[in-house]
Amino acid sequence: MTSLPVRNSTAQWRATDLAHHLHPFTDTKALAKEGGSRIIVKAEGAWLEDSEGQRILDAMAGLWCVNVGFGRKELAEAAYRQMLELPYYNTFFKTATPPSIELSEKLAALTPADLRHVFFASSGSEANDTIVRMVRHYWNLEGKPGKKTFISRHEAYHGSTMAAASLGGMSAMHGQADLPLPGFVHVMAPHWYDHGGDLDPEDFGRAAAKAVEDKILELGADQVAAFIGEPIMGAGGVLVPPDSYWPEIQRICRAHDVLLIADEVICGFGRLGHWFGSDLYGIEPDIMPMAKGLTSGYLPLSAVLVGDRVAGTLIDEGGEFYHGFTYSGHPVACAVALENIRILEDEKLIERVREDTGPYLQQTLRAALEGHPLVGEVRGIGLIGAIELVEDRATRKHFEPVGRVGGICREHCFANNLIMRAVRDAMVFSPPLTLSHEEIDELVKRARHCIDLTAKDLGVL
Ligand code: PXG
Repeated sequence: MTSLPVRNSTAQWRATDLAHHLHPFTDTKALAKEGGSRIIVKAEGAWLEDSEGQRILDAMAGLWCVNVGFGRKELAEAAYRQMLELPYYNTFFKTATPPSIELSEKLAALTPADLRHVFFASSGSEANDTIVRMVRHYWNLEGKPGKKTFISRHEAYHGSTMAAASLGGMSAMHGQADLPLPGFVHVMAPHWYDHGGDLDPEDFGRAAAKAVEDKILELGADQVAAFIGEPIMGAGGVLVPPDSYWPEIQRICRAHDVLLIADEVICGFGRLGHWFGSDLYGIEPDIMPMAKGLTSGYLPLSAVLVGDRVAGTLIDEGGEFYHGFTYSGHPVACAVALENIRILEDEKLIERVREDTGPYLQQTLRAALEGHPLVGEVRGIGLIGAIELVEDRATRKHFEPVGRVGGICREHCFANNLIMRAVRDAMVFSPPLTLSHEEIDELVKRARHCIDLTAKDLGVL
């Protein structure tokens, strides 16, 4: 019997990785030039360990998803138990499994408004693709086949499949694949810092909502299927809307009979100190996709919550919905999601984020960066936020070219064992919800240090 070669050195892992592995959102040639990937070998709580034995504070919770923290034996055991009992069965063809049934009941109970029906998939992208097909089917059934256009925002991220990337508003993604597909349009994001000019933030929030209404009027309400938005835009740079924004969006969607989709893939499951971002902003969506924190990333799972209006028509008039995935309602992923939700409930993690660790992180970070020459704004709610690095704080002027300074800061974070993402020149964070005060202090200390190093590189400190 031949055995695989033992690869136990960082250099071996890197070489093999570069030779065979195409990474998402990665310039492989540039990665090779820098020597290759950092190899993460294990993790506990909010701390990663790499193949060199370095301990790294993960202020991103993986990719905005490991809400209950790493190393949860309960989740591993829930998966193990379910794998022994029934590792797989599908939910097509008049069958179901206990975990998929129980999870749909639980999600119906946790979500706001009349979101009572659940369609399962495995990723946020699949959830949003599902929504595009479901909504198109819905308006056909309603006898309004003209209502097909989706309105989203510039800078939005809703996933990487063709439809999800079309929903997204990232021009770099569009450029590489001739997107968006027909039927997807984008309006201004409610990002006061960049677009607010001289307006007061609340006036700007109304103006950003009006951009949606203007687009509906321009296209004709009889052409518009739905508006999609994250309560707070995560991958777009943690863009926190003014309080005036969401109530206006809700009013506009109702007034023009446009479905409202709240993408909770990042905001859901406690990140903002509430079960969902929609709870924080009082949004009553018709449809709500979720993923990431649903299983804390331990297994791939996503869900589309559908309200009575759309589900009623689909069920009563739609016949068979020709859509689904082999892993829709995967029993092991659903069992892990149920256990993950139990942990969030039993440990009162969401209350803790709302009342304790969220305010503590937001205040501590603002205090540590107050008056820093590079910091234009610290924004965020609960355990999500961004530090905007700018050339001129008074005029909110960005560095040119956009993204260079963020890149410098991210490299300092990497070298100082802190994981923060750079979105343009905003340093974003979204740590596990289990963070202690001491860990928050450590996060803030390292962030300040890395921003100081960046400022020194630029000669402004
Ligand atoms: N909606 C939102 C709001 C997301 O943030 C998706 C949908 C797509 O989910 P999947 O599971 O298909 O990836 C996301 C994903 C980043 C980053 O670097 C963000 C995401 C994914 C990967 C990287 O910020 N968000």
